[in-house]
Amino acid sequence: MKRFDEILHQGYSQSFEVTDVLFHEKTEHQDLVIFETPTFGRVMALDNIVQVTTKDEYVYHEMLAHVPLLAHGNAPEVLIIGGGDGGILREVLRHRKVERATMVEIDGSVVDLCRKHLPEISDGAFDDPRTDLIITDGVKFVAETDKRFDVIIVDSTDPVGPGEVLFTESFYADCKRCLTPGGVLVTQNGVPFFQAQEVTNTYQRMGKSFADTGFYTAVVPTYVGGFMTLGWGTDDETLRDVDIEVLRVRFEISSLKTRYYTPDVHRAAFALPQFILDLMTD
Ligand code: AG3
Repeated sequence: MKRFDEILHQGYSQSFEVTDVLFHEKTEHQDLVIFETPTFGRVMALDNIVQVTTKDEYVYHEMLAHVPLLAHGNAPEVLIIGGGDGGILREVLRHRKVERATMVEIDGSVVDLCRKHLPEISDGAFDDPRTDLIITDGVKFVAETDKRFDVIIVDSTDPVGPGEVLFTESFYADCKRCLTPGGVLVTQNGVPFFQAQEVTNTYQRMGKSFADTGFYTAVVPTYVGGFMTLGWGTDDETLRDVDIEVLRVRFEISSLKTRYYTPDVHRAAFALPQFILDLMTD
C-alpha cells in the first residue's frame, strides 16, 4: 500500500494511506504533491509538509481569517500573503464588508493546481470581482507597495525553504508599514510543542514593530502536535480583548457559517497554556 510520510519534525511523523496520487511535480519554487486519502480526503503537501486537507482545512482557514476580521470590525482592505490554495481567500471574502482581498502568492502553480485538483478549497474565490491576485514575492510586495490594508494575513509554509523570509524582523516591519492605523497582522506560526523556537523568534521579531505582539491558538489535526500558534501583531491593544457581546453581534450580522469558529472560541483562543507563555521571552 502506498503511503505519504510527512518530513517535518525530528524523529516523529504522520503517515497517510494514499489511494491515488493526482499530481506530483516540482514547481519553480517547491515540490508539490496532491493525493487522495481515506481519512483526510484530498491532501496537498509542499516539500513533504502537509499544507491542506479537505477534511480539516476549515479550522485553520476560519481561525486565521475570522479572528482578525471580527476583532477589527471594519476591514475593507485585506492582504493575504501566500495562501495559494485559496482557503483563506474564501473565508475573507465571506465577510461582506471586505471590499478588496489582495492576495500575493509567490508560486502561481500552487494556485493553478489547487484550483484544478482542490476546487472546494477556494470555492470560487478566485473568480470573485473583489479578488486581486498578484503572483510575486510577498516580501518584495510589502517592501514596495503604496497600498494600505486593515488586516494582513500571512498564510505561509514553515520557516524552511521559500517560507523562511516571511518570519523575519524586516518582513514584519514592512507589514506594519502597510497597515492602516489599528490594523492587525496575523501569521501562521507552527506547532509550538515541536517548533518552540518559532514562538520565541516571532515574539521577539514582531515585537519590534507592534505595541501588542502575541499568539492565539487553534488545533488542526494534520498539523500534528496539538496547539498551533497563530501570530498576532497590532498597535491597538484593545483588539485582543473585544467584548464577547460585540463579537457575537458582529458574527451574527456577518451570517458566517462556520465549523470551528465561534465568538467564544475566538476569545478562548487568546488564553495560552503555560508552556507557550514560557516561550514568549524578550
Ligand atoms: N500553511 C501552513 C502549514 C503549516 C504546516 N506546519 C506544521 N504542521 N507545523 C497552510 C496553507 C493552508 N492554506
